[in-house]
Amino acid sequence: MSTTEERPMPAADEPESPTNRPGSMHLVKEWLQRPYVRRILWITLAITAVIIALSFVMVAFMNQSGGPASSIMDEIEKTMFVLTIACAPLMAATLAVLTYSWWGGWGSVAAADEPTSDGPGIKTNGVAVVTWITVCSLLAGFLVVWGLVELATITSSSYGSVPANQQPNSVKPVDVNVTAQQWLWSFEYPDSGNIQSSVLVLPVNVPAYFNVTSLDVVHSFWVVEEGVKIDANPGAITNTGFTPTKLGTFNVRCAELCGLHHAYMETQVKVVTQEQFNSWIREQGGNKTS
Ligand SMILES: [Cu+2]
Repeated sequence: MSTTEERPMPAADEPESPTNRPGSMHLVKEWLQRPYVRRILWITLAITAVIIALSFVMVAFMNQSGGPASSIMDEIEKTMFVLTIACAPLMAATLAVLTYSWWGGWGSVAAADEPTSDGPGIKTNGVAVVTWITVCSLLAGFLVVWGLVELATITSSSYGSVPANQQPNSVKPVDVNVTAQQWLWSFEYPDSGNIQSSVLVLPVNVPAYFNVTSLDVVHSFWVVEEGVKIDANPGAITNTGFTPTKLGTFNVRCAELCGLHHAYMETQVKVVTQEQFNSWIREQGGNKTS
C-alpha cells in the first residue's frame, strides 16, 4: 500500500490533490463507520446464523426421514451441508441489503447527511479491490476443489464405468438388470437364475451393480435414499452401483418425465441381511447367490 494510506480526508473546502488524497484504508475505515453499513453488517451476521442453524435442522430432518442409506448419499448430504455453510455469508449479505431496503432503512439517512457528490470510485481503492478478489478467489477455489474431490469419491463408489466382474472389491457385487417401461420397473438377478421382481431387494453392505435399460422411452433410475440416479435409455445399457449401508425400505423413482403416469412410476428397494436375501432368492425359485 502507498504511504498515503492513513492520511485523513481533506477538509470540505480543501481542494483534493494527489498529495492530500485519502488512502484506501482510511476510506474503508470511514465506510465501515457509517451507521447504515454497520446495521447491514449486523443483519448479515444474524441471517448467517439463521442459515447455519437451518442447515443443521435440515440434516436432522433428512436423517429422520430415511437418511443417507449409502456412502454415496452420505457424501452428497455432506457436500450440500458444507456448500450451504460456505455460501451462507454471501447469501446473507445479499438478503441483508434487501431486508434493509424493504424496511425503509435508507429513509432514515437524514437529508443533511446525504452526500452532494459521488465518493471516490471503488476501483481505485486498493484495500477494497484486493480484499474482494482474495475472498472471492478463496471461496471459488474451495468450491471447485471440494466439488472435484467429492465427484471422484462418488464416481468411484458408484462403479459407474466398471463392469461387475472387473471391480476391485473383495466382495462380489450383486448384479441386477434394471428394466424401465411406461410406467413400471422390473429387476432381474442374472447370478441367481434370472429371477424377476417388481421390488428391488438387496443385501446390506454388499455392493450392488446395475445394468439399466428401457423398453420404450427415456426414463431415469433413481434410488432416492441411496443417492444414485442414471438414465434408462431404450436400446442401450447404462451402469451404476452403490453399497447399501442401512437396513430398511427406501424409494425407487423415475426421474425423467416419461409420459402420463410418470409421477406414479415408483417402487421400493428393500435392504435386508445376507441371510434374508438368500432365503428371498430361494422363495422366488432362484438358486442361492454368493
Ligand atoms: Cu419414467
